[in-house]
Amino acid sequence: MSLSVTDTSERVTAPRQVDTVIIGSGFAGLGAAIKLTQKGKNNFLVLERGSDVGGTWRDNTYPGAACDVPSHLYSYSFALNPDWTRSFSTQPEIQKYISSVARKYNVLSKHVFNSDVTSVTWDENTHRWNIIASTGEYTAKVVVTAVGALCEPNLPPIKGIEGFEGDVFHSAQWNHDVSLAGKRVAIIGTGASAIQIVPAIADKVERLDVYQRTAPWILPRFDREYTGIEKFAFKRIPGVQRLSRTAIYAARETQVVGLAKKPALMRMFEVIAKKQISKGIKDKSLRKKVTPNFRIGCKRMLISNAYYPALDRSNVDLVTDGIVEVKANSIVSADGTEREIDALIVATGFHVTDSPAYQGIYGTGGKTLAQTFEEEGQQGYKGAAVAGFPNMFFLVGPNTGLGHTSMVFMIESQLNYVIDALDTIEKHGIGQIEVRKDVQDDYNADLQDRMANSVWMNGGCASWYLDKHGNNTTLWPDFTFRFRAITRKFDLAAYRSVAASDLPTPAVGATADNDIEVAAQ
Ligand code: N01
Repeated sequence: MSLSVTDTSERVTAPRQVDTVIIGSGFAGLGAAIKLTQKGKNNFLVLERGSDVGGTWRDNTYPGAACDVPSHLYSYSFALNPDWTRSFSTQPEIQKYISSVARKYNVLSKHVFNSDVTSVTWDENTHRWNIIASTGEYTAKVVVTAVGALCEPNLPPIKGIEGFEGDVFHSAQWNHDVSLAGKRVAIIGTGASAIQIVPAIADKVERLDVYQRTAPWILPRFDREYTGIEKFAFKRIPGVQRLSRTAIYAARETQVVGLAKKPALMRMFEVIAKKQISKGIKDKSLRKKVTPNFRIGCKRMLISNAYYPALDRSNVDLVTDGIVEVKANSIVSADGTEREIDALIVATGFHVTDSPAYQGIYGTGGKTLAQTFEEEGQQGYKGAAVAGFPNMFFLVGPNTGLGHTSMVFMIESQLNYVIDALDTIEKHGIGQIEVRKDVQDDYNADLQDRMANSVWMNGGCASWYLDKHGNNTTLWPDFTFRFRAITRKFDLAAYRSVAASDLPTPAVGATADNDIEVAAQ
């Protein structure tokens, strides 16, 4: 990320000033835009690097893309959709839903699409954020980052991969111009994305090599189309859809006991998952290869009824010897075998705890969010604030992820908190607000204590839930209703705040940055 704001010669327009800039318009950013609008806080913009709302659901268009959480729960509580066609919706249906919500709540006019934010810099002089994006420059009193955890594809550093001469693309950047029909294809990775892609393409390609580093646990997928009667009931009978949503929520929440508190309880899921293996795969040696060697839940539990039968096909090979090298038209595995391929699909996940986006966020003292997280781990307070980053709120921030239920539920909890924070700032005439480091440290010590008995820390796997310090800074380690409870109200006492009237007046000409900012104001 390069940044130079000292050169003013190219500036043609002054930065656009708003109260709040939201970065990203997936479920989180779009939800923030809707809530701000409903509160009458209309002086905001959403900077979105894509050309539509939807975030990860807009981008992940790979064959077979669908949600692992039933849609009646995986949707906004304030915008229920009685028209879901099936229990686990596909990507196109979810994307259609998100777009329709954006239109219904009339927030598209607040979006600046194709706006790739390259830097967000706290200006100690003006007490505002300076934002540089591909669409121009902006300044805001408050920034809400809603960039999501699954937005930056993680490309594996495999020897020779840049020299591959066939078609190659990441699962989140599917190249629909390439036909895989009749081709020899390899896919690297066996995570949530790969296990949806494999059955969707296995019968179309000539050959498919699936490169597995770690076998995932896979549970049955209870997916089906809703009947006409069900859809009628969801639409016409008051309370039915809410009831269905509550039942899904309650059933999923029971998993927290095993995941976060008593991992031994997860064994019963292993029994079910092993049955899936013997039911889906005839070949005994293949069964062995796909049987995981860690406690279920340590990595995200996956669901599919089609993956194992797809692996069992005669034109599909599961390769468990590590990849040594990718050549111009082939992959060489550790046992020395070279398999020729025409196309390579990289389904290796995302930068979750080390997102490149963090490198462009400059807090107090010019320290980037990436540096802060590098030194201290990815820590925040209630997933919404990070010490050193005043007037900035995070959606889907540290320790707000989930493996068992709907992220939209967590996002709505965070929206309550952040919108209440903005109300509080307004009500108290606050000019600058930052979470207290001691409060943040205590919060994180408590989180890690609660994490100590969890399957994520003791399940015997390496997962992207953990950061390089070995801490789980990705997941919320408790029932989600507890997170809802602690985010119901903004807790001003956890923050250091200064009234706008007490902030020093910006010093004109203090620095080059300030020159630009003050001149623009
Ligand atoms: O990514 P992943 P994903 N060499 O990180 C392997 C959400 N999601 O895109 O396990 C070889 O899970 C890696 O191996 P290992 C959901 O939250 C949701 O599939 O690290 N292999 C793993 O097998 C999910 O958790 C839905 O040993 C390498 C795979 O690549 C998240 O997105 C659908 C490698 C990566 O799996 C990410 O899922 C899809 C290397 N260098 C996604 N590096 C639904 O709701 C990594 N791997 C349905």
